Amino acid sequence: MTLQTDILGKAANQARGLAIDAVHACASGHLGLPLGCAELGAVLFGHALSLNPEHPRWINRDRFVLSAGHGSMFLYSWLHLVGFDLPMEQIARFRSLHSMTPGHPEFRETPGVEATTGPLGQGVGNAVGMAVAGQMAAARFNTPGHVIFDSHVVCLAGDGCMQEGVAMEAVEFAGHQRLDNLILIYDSNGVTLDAMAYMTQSENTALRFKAIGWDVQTVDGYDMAAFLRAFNRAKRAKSGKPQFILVRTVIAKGIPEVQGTQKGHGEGGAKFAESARAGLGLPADQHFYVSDDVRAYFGAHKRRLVRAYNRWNKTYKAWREANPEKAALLESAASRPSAAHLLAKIPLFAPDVKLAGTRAAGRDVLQPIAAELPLLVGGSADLYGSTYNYIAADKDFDASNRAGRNIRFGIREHGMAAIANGLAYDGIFRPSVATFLVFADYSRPPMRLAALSKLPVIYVYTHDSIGVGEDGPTHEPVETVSALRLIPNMVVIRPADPEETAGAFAAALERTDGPTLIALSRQAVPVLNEISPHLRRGGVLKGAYVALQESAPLGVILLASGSELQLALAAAKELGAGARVVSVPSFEIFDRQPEEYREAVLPPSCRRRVAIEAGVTGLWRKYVGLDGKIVGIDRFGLSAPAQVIFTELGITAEVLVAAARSLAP
Ligand SMILES: Cc1ncc(C[n+]2csc(CCOP(=O)(O)OP(=O)(O)O)c2C)c(N)n1
Repeated sequence: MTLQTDILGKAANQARGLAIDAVHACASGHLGLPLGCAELGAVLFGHALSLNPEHPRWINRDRFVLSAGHGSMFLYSWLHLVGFDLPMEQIARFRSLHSMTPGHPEFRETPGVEATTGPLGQGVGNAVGMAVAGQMAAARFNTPGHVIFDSHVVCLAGDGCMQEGVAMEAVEFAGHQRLDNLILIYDSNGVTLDAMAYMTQSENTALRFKAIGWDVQTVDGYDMAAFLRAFNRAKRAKSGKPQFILVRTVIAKGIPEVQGTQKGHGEGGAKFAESARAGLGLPADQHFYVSDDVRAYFGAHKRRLVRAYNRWNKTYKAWREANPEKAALLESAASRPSAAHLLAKIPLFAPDVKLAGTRAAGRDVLQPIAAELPLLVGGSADLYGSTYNYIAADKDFDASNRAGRNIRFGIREHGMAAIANGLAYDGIFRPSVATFLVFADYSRPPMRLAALSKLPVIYVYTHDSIGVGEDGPTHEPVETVSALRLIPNMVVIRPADPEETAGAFAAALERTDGPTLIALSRQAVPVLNEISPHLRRGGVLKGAYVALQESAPLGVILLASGSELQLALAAAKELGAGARVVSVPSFEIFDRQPEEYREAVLPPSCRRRVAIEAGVTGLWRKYVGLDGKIVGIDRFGLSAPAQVIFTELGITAEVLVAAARSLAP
């Protein structure tokens, strides 16, 4: 079909009107991008993107990610116009409580919103992750007879996204990996928030992208036919490279008083709403206006999209019939693995096994789980050799092997976690990523977004304490475990030994409504044979459990996580029969247990409690209470052999015994 520039031009101005009216109504928001990119929206949503508004999660849709999430009204207007279930009253309720049109796009809140964006650059990383997922899905599920995956990922990003490090990490990775199903559209308007962009950037972005292995085109953002040609060329490119389209635009185009300047970025232009609306040919007395002919055009376009979907669906049905095993696997992506089922697949560890830390237990636990869950994929930021998060039965994901399940991210922790989010948004593959725990700080923004967006990403982060030893304080997380526990909807699990590690992986994989961090030790830990293996595994699924039951009236409770559980068990022997040891691998899982269980583990009547963890102490207070004590590390670590540091910083059974004895009777 030829591009209907007349009606799409009209639609672009009406989309401008929707943005002006919505921003005017709530007196906040960003007009710059929705106005500056209106013609791009018209071409994409009115012509070029392959979507089905009736079925927003259709597996072979083009994914559109608005990385410049502040321009959310762009997305809402076009999703509304193309017929997603986003009624006009929701557009009019932009940014108001419980509307489907929050300030920045939020995954799960609005049909058609593919990713939560707003923190600049993240959407670029997410788009790269979706492109990885698209490549993996095509390799695993397409057959010579039937192509069911051939869609593209389209990302719209501005100067802000281009300046962010996370985007740079992700686009370098995309270039290296030759992700040719990815199209990045750069809204190059020369303006950021505070100032004109030349105040903060002087790079040649097109050359930058060429240098990292992308195909680059430059077009005028108001020549719809030229933009469509560039877009189609990008879709059909045979170079094996990701596609960059630099589009020259004018921020806030349509409000002459502010357009082309930083005053056009935010809501400032809204005070010129009436004259702008008149200039755009919109009726003065009708806000949130869409003309009948524009409605009719988009109605017909939606029918075309649904027909294309129906054609695909025929192929899908034939594929499903011909490939029942592949189909069952693909459809299993929607199901929730059961922890009990997974645990049954993980052999018990030998009681005398000698392993290089819980990280090595993690390696051994991962293999049978990966065999059981073929959609589980893993990756590491150049630390497979230390984190052991490699699926040994499979190979690397790369341009020659898109079915590979191990992704080498390079030293790009921020990009890695944003890409993992992209895989999780896509929803077919289950991503787990790995690095040193101390570098969680390098990947924290996407971890927060995973928690906010309820993405089931698994972080296998190792070297979880001063047990790192000789590498010293730069590499020894002391505050990291607690810092991650503070993120709402993040589950942190710090297992004590190999069987608890099995429980941690099973719990993480069973979780489908948010991310889970598994913190594993570098240093060897004993197998805690005095606790039954089934209790160690099952206890993790409850977050905390009685690891050692007192055999006399309860006198003191010792709480510990991870590698310090062995110290609590040793201290209990010293303290005698009235001492109970509670293993606390996960605060968040424990806090969700019924009150009855929590009180059975930590009876309120016993206020003599001491916790031990090789990290900052503050968060343990809720379990030990005001009368209790905490043995921890409220300072940075040291560079020395691990055991020397534990002793020097007082993370020992002796210190724990002394703390318990110092409690009031
Ligand atoms: C990580 C992050 N830092 C800062 C901001 C605040 N912020 C929102 S938009 C913006 C300027 C972005 O400039 P550009 O991408 O060129 O957008 P445009 O001005 O073209 O709308 C800033 C700094 C943010 N959303 N995310």
